[in-house]
Amino acid sequence: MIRANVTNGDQGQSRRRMWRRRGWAATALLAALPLSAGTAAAFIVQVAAPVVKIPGPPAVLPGVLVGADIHAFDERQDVRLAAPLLVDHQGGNLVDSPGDANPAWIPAGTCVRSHYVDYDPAGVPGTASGSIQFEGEIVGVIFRPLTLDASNFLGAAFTAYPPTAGAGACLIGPNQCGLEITVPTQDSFQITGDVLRMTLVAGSPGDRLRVITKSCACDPTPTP
Ligand SMILES: [Ca+2]
Repeated sequence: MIRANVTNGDQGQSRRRMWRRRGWAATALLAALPLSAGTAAAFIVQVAAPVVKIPGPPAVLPGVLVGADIHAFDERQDVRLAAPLLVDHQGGNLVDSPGDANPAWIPAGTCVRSHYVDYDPAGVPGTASGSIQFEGEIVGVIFRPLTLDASNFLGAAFTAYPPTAGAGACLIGPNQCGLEITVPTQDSFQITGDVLRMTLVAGSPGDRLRVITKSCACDPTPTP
């Protein structure tokens, strides 16, 4: 994460236009890439640079998975939710200011797959725009510290997550793990079906979000 260094509306508008150009350019690139087939262990089916798909890493703690790339990996797959899951946004609108986010509950019993995105330039302020295509429809994005914490049960089996995304190692100055959806605009994203486009602005401790997609591959619900 990084604090806003843009201080007036003109610059905000300029950045918004830049985001749209970069975002659509990334989507065009994504559309031009050949689709790779999904497998039982890979439901991130396609990425556009600077997004890099990786296996579940040992940790996503601040300062561990660092670099100029946006790292993305699959977490738990084909999980039938035992309780409703709160996500910070559902819907296809551009999210680049606080009023754009549309929190919602994914109902208990829904079969989902989980994916994690980590952009940690390790204290070197940076901006990265990229896209990810998933095998299934995106049903929610989680980007606030409390909701990230509450959804860590969907995390990859051998990955260490920050115990609290809004404190401890995740609290550096005014910054926390998660996204800054603010005015003037910092981070922004948009869901289009099974594609997530994003622009992340970060320094330290970096940005993290979780993407929930729909699955049809859960074990059947036991009948009484
Ligand atoms: Ca950020």
